[in-house]
Amino acid sequence: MGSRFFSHLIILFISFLVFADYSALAKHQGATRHYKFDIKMQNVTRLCQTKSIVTVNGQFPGPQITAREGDRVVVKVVNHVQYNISIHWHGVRQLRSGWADGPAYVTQCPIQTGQSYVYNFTIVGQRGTLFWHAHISWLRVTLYGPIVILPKKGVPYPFPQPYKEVPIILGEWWKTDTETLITQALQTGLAPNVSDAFTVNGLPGPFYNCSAKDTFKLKVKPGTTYLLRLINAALNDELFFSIAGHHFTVVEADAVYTKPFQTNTVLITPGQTTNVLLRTRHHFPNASFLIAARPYATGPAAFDNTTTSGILEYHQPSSSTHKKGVKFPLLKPSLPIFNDTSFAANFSRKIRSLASPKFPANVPKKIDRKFFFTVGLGIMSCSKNQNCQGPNNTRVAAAVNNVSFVQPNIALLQAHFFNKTKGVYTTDFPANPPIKFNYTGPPPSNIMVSSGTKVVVLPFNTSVELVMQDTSILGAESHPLHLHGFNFFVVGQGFGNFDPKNDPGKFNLVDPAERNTVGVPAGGWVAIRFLADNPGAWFMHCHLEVHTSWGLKMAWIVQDGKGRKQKLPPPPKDLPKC
Ligand SMILES: *[C@@H]1O[C@H](CO)[C@@H](O)[C@H](O)[C@H]1NC(C)=O
Ligand SMILES: *[C@@H]1O[C@H](CO)[C@@H](O)[C@H](O)[C@H]1NC(C)=O
Ligand SMILES: *[C@@H]1O[C@H](CO)[C@@H](O)[C@H](O)[C@H]1NC(C)=O
Ligand SMILES: *[C@@H]1O[C@H](CO)[C@@H](O)[C@H](O)[C@H]1NC(C)=O
Ligand SMILES: *[C@@H]1O[C@H](CO)[C@@H](O)[C@H](O)[C@H]1NC(C)=O
Ligand SMILES: *[C@@H]1O[C@H](CO)[C@@H](O)[C@H](O)[C@H]1NC(C)=O
Ligand SMILES: *[C@@H]1O[C@H](CO)[C@@H](O)[C@H](O)[C@H]1NC(C)=O
Ligand SMILES: *[C@@H]1O[C@H](CO)[C@@H](O)[C@H](O)[C@H]1NC(C)=O
Ligand SMILES: *[C@@H]1O[C@H](CO)[C@@H](O)[C@H](O)[C@H]1NC(C)=O
Ligand SMILES: *[C@@H]1O[C@H](CO)[C@@H](O)[C@H](O)[C@H]1NC(C)=O
Ligand SMILES: *[C@@H]1O[C@H](CO)[C@@H](O)[C@H](O)[C@H]1NC(C)=O
Ligand SMILES: *[C@@H]1O[C@H](CO)[C@@H](O)[C@H](O)[C@H]1NC(C)=O
Ligand SMILES: [Cu+2]
Repeated sequence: MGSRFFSHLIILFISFLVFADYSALAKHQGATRHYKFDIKMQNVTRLCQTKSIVTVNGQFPGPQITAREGDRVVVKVVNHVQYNISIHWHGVRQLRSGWADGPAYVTQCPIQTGQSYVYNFTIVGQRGTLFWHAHISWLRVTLYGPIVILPKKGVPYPFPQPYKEVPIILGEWWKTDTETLITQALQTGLAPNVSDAFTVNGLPGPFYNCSAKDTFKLKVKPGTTYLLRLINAALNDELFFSIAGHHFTVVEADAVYTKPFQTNTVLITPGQTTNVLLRTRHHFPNASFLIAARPYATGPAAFDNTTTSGILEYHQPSSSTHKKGVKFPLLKPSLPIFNDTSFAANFSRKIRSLASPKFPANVPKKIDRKFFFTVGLGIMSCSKNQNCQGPNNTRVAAAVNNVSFVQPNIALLQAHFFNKTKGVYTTDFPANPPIKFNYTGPPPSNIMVSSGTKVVVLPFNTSVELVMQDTSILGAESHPLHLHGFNFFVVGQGFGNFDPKNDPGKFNLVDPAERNTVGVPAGGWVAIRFLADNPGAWFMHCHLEVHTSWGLKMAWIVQDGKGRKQKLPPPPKDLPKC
């Protein structure tokens, strides 16, 4: 009785502490989390071959960043390698800290060999899983790691507290040097070779040569709930992910809570993150279960048609009648076929904002500016001194509204902030396709794209509706579009050509998914809305790196507002120079 009374008292006391702490946090900022990223080379062996790769602190995958909502994160990045480096904190909103966003030549010049830069930002109104990755050339192939954002102290998840949380970061591996690969591909104008493997937490798994020892293993207890923090850090492939004999409950996407739903398979595009609950079997199952991922691929090009895998194993109870070391059968999951666009559309539609009083979906209702962008491939003439392999010295290109983005020589944000935009960018990015055609029908006779460094300028607090339409030029293909600096609401999607008369009436303005990366359906369209409440230069691009290399990218410049807290502060002193 006495001890019961005391435990009640203690609980009361703890809840008081938690409450006090929380209200204090609400007033003041959270803690500051310091990290040091030494960019250096490291020899790593995969698929029977040793390769020197670019890493953070010699780790592959890179270190995890952990913070609570409201915390400041300060990362000193020191470049010890021969490559120019820049790091992006993918999905972090960077409210008035655009200088820390990271895409090279958009918000900063790269960190050159021997130099360093301190990324300094606060995590506001986000909690869940994100990731960091290099944002220059193809270096993110090995430079990536998880960002785990916990809720503020004392604030519970809107789902049962998991017993353990496990980041699962999916990657892509080439035996060859990827910087050489993409440089050569851009010279010849042909598609670069596809990867040799996919990886789970850096490990390819038993389906690849010499890789049985390089297999990710997850040991679990029966009757327990695990939170898997799924991240797709692959370069060029959307992935289906599944675990044999189990199902998932999706609870969060791109660091925003979702309405929970059950699924056997998760589809995750490069740039997306998804938190799922995994409830383990009640009893030791006398079996092991394969964790597997392989591509969802829709385009005309070849793709890496291999499967990465790990193993889910149960801790064997001591009472087990089985002898230790007994081999249990390994059960395999069935994944959708590589081009299952029906699955992709259904899965995408199931992701809905929680839209609860605590986590409302603040969908813009009144729209100031409407945009319609085509996204897709095309061709472009190469310069005379180049010998491109396409017909008439052409190369494959990719474009948004027929503009293939040309990377400037200094960062867009610097040019904007210092009013020195002349010769860096122009503000005439088209709000609509320059030529109307049947976007998802037979391609037009002229499939040449234009090029330039063009941006859209938005006054502070503009509410934007953007429809992105896939084209079937060179083949319909799903493009995972990523917007920096904002979360957007996915208010509608469909197949064929967007119908401006009838489709808007079907938009979901109640509980649409809120995220930073969305797949534009293969041969279809997606409509998003966002509020331009963050001054800066914000990159928007396909997160299939090969398409970004070909020019499927553009930028939004969001101007300062009038209020003191609506202006982008000046750049930090150590902002890298070009
Ligand atoms: C990687 O291996 C090569 C060849 O053995 C060696 O020369 C080099 O120093 C190693 N690099 C690192 C970072 O250990
Ligand atoms: C990070 O930015 C804040 C706000 O501008 C500043 O007070 C702080 O000194 C910065 N920290 C570092 C390590 O640069
Ligand atoms: C691309 O693959 C082909 C065929 O496997 C091979 O011959 C070629 O060397 C590869 N290119 C690069 C840059 O690795
Ligand atoms: C695996 O190794 C075998 C034997 O060396 C070889 O025939 C096969 O092509 C290799 N497979 C892959 C995917 O590299
Ligand atoms: C596992 O095997 C043991 C011993 O054969 C058996 O008693 C138990 O019922 C099995 N459990 C399951 C879930 O199949
Ligand atoms: C992918 O590989 C599987 C065998 O592993 C094969 O059956 C299938 O046809 C391949 N698909 C494509 C599109 O290459
Ligand atoms: C998917 O690929 C299979 C095998 O290549 C093909 O038969 C089928 O028509 C394709 N489905 C779609 C929807 O493209
Ligand atoms: C997608 O949903 C539609 C309509 O509910 C259904 O007919 C179809 O079978 C689903 N496709 C897949 C692959 O689940
Ligand atoms: C290549 O250029 C020539 C001359 O301009 C033109 O006649 C021909 O149609 C072009 N071929 C292709 C495939 O575009
Ligand atoms: C850039 O121009 C704006 C408006 O013309 C002005 O307010 C601002 O001070 C200028 N900034 C710099 C760095 O010159
Ligand atoms: C566009 O092309 C598709 C496929 O050929 C066709 O089904 C559709 O009717 C066309 N749409 C229009 C508006 O012409
Ligand atoms: C690194 O960046 C600087 C500044 O933009 C540029 O001048 C230089 O050519 C780049 N070096 C490499 C190897 O790309
Ligand atoms: Cu990104």
